[in-house]
Amino acid sequence: MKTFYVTTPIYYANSLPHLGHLYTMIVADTIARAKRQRGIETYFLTGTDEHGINIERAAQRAGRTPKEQADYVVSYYKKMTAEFGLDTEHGGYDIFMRTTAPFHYQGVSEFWRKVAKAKTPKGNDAIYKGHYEGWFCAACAEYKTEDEYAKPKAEGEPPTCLVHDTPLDRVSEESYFFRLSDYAEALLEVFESRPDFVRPEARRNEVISFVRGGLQDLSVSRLKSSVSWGIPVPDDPEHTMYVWFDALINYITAIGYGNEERERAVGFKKYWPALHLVGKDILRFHAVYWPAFLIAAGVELPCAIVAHGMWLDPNGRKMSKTLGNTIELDVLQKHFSIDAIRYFCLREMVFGQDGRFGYEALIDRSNSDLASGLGNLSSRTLTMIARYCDSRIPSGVIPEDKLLLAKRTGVDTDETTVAGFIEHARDQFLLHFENLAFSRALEAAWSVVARIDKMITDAKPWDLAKDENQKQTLGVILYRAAESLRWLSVLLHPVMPGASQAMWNQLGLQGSPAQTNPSELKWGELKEGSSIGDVQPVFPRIDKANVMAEINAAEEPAGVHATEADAVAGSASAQETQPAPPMKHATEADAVGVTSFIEIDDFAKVDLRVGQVLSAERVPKADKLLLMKIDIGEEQPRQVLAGIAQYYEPEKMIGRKVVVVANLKPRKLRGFESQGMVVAASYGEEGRPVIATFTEDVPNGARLK
Ligand code: ME8
Repeated sequence: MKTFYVTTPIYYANSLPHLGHLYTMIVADTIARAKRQRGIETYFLTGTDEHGINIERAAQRAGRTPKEQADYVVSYYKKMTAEFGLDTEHGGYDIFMRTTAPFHYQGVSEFWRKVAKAKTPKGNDAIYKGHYEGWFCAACAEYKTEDEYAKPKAEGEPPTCLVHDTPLDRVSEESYFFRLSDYAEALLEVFESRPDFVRPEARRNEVISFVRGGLQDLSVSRLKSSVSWGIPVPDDPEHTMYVWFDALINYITAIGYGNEERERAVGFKKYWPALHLVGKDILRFHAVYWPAFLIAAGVELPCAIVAHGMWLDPNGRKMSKTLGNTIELDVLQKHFSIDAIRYFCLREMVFGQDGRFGYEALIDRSNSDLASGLGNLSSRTLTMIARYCDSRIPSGVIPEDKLLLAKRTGVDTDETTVAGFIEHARDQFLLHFENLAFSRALEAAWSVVARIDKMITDAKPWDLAKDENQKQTLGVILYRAAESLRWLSVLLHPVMPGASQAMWNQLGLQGSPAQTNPSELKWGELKEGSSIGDVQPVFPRIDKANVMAEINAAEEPAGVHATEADAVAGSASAQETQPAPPMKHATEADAVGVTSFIEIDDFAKVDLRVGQVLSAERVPKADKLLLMKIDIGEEQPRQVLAGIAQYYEPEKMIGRKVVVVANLKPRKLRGFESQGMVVAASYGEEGRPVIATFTEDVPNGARLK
């Protein structure tokens, strides 16, 4: 039996999932469903990347062990995949891979040993011990060369990462190296002989020019004394494997490489090689390092590495918590159906290029393509079958003696015209789908929607229904529409599994579109005389004004001032706070509606700093208080309490840039010392807080003047 294996990246277990992570899973899930629908035995992997300094640090900041940190993040991933119908229970992934799984350790150790024994194509040892001297970005888990970082802002400071704008770590220590420089020719040969190995073409060209530019050997271990959270190097436990080395190997350990039990349960021999789906941000690791490791270990290369673009906000900016322009998964889930989200993701992003994601665009597409388009076609067809044909599928054939009559009304009596059109659209759909050009595939499917809609509008079944002689002509129009809907529900199954099944059921069909191979669809197999199911709207219309108002209201946080004093105002321990300063006497300026002036020196007394929230949690028995650790560019993060807990979920604060009053006298609230204050606007009767932030990237510790 034919098999197929598709993977998403395994995501870092240091932060919670967002739209980008959801997207790659949706694409992989769509591909997996399409393969299964064609009767191909398919294995779909997603999961988390749980080792390395970044996770170690995230855990430290949150007061957890690294494993607890990973478990915490994984629980969010599991919740997300269940809610979006991507887990095993809903017919989605087959494994949620975790690099902390013991079988992974075993497989990775075996892989390392293989590579350590291997010779490069130039006859050198593939792995050797040396000394690494350079800069490392913990967030990218990547060593950075000079053109990959920004020069230090001041003398004595480290350079910063161009992606994260965070200071790099200086690494100067003994390290194992993978002799990547010896693999350039072998890699170029692969790219040359297998033009589809890296896709799309533009990305392939980027990778080729990167390799042609010369490859440097890669440091693949850190001293345990610097990074302990990882897999020890076999036979040298003072070294911890580089997290990317361990992470990439997950794709094979998951299915049985280096572990007999997994081999029996899944089967490396059965499923490898895989199609790897990745964002373009991590293409180099997959298209250069990974194949080189595999060549060294003597393992077959993947089928392909396919890199998609990144989701940007509606203005074309990168989504980031700092900019506050991210798409929130809980908002998506609350207001939109899974199918509409899947459809939008696949229709809106031209695969391989960056795409823009905005709630308004999602509503517009849902309403035009789904509610008014496909949904309307389905309900108008089925409603007419219910009304004019007693809820039974009419005959698709016009009897000889009615042909002339039908022709006179302008109806095409040759059914092969419409059948031919749909077969062509199906072929186009499958071709584009095979090339992962989902947007174009969906365009082909929607050409059917437009064509059948027009057929109905032109034939005016409601007029035909008034003429008993035209009963068969009316039936044929409705048969063609219903048969087209059957085809569409099969084609669209991988993209919108829920809606396609609903359409299928409403047509009164048995079984499932999930088990119908679209290449084997034959025109006319919809059975005359069979009863249709209950007719219900497949895609209800979204009330744009209402939903946008709700989304906007939810995004504008509410509450009391974000000051420490306000944080406990009204609570039992209000007396712990300082009394409010006495009202000043009104000045002349107040009299004319102007706030009294201060001197610039007065303002300069307030030390306002850019900070980034590293951790946030609720304070027991204080509903309004959040306890945060905020990095304001000092050696240690500040502990700050803020009265925003009723309006800001702790998880949502993590990673946010805020403004901190850094020279406020420390004081205790609810037994915790607050070492500063977070600045927020306050509005409305209840004084809802809106935390001040920045629309441009700015380093932690920068002073506001
Ligand atoms: O890189 N648009 O994990 P990660 C589209 N652990 N996709 C996006 C996106 C966006 N704005 N943001 C993230 C890692 N993604 C490593 C991978 S694999 C052996 C190790 C998706 O948590 C996209 O798939 O940073 C991207 O490649 C991935 O999330 C990065 O996830």
